[in-house]
Amino acid sequence: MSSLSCGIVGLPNVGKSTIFCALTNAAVESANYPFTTIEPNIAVVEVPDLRLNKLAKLLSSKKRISTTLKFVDIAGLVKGASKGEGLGNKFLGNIREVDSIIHVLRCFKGDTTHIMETINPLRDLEIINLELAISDLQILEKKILKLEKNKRSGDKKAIKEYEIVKKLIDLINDNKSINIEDYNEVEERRIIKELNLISTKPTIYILNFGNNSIDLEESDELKKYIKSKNQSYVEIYGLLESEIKDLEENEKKLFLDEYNIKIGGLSKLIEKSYEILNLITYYTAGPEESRAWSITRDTKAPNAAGKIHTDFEKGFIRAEIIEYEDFIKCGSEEESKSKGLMRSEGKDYLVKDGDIIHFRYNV
Ligand SMILES: Nc1nc2c(ncn2[C@@H]2O[C@H](COP(=O)(O)OP(=O)(O)O)[C@@H](O)[C@H]2O)c(=O)[nH]1
Ligand SMILES: [Mg+2]
Repeated sequence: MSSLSCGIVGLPNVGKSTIFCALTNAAVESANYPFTTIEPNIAVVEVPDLRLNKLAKLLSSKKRISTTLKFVDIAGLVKGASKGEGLGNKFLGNIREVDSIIHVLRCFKGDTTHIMETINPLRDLEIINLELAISDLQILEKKILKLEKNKRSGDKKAIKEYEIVKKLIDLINDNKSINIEDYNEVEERRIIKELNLISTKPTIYILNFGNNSIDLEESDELKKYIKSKNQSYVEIYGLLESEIKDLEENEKKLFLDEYNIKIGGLSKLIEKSYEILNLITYYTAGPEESRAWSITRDTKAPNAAGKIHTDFEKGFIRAEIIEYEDFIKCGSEEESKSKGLMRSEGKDYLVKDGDIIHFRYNV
């Protein structure tokens, strides 16, 4: 099963590779040079899941298999990237391929040089978002040229597409954001999705603090700004997280006491990434294996079954479901069943977060 991807973007030297490194055990290059990371680094990361842990323990499952997300460490963009500065077009291409964006903002001071010389995360955010918007604008302008030709021949589909693309161009030129939720029609949404614009991808900002809490003070304005755009952020102590990731639990505790800083930004980041991708989790559970499966919210039972095997989808008969809370309360499948807590659902059922499922199928 392929996992959805989150691209880590931002200016050079804001701590992207350090965070990526903390997320994984893959030792990626991280150095005080703007263009160290030329090829995107990719890591598949387990999504922490307390429910899965509990299920596997309760059933003494031999295997416990989490869902995963793919993180891509994309090399730093600079001002002018959309015009090709600093290999900008290549990196923008990498960003276009991911499903969601993790935008790292440098809130730590430190000795590391900053490409803009001063520390100002709000300014950095605007630089990057401007480059992303210009890059989208270029795509839209190419598209509209093509559509103009097709439109003249009276092609109805082209006329509709032209109108939408024109509207999107105007939005970007007016410095407004494109929000797919503003479009109700299925056809409109399809057209916009197919354009694969960077600015329609779900985004999380990371406020990357150093090990010095002084850096915190100036982030209020930044937080207000992000909230005003209806977007979310996670606070991370990137360097600390990368330094403690290999420590034993007791060493970790000493380290944290010393720095007096709450850690946990990383798992929050993974959780939030999962959330903005509109993913939910269902489970299959038994003594052999307890496993979490990712699906997009509002997925019908047969499609959800197809995640496990195409035969499950093709030959779908029904889904037998116990809700997580019920399962835990009863302690076993048999007990849940005898209490009447196992439901049988058909092909139109929309799978819910936390459903524990047995698929019945026939091929
Ligand atoms: N003081 C401090 N330095 C950091 C922090 N995060 C990263 N750095 C340093 O900044 C430099 C660039 O970091 P890197 O992760 O490679 O940045 P990238 O260019 O955005 O990928 C490295 O020397 C890091 O050690 C931090 O939270 N605090
Ligand atoms: Mg890097």
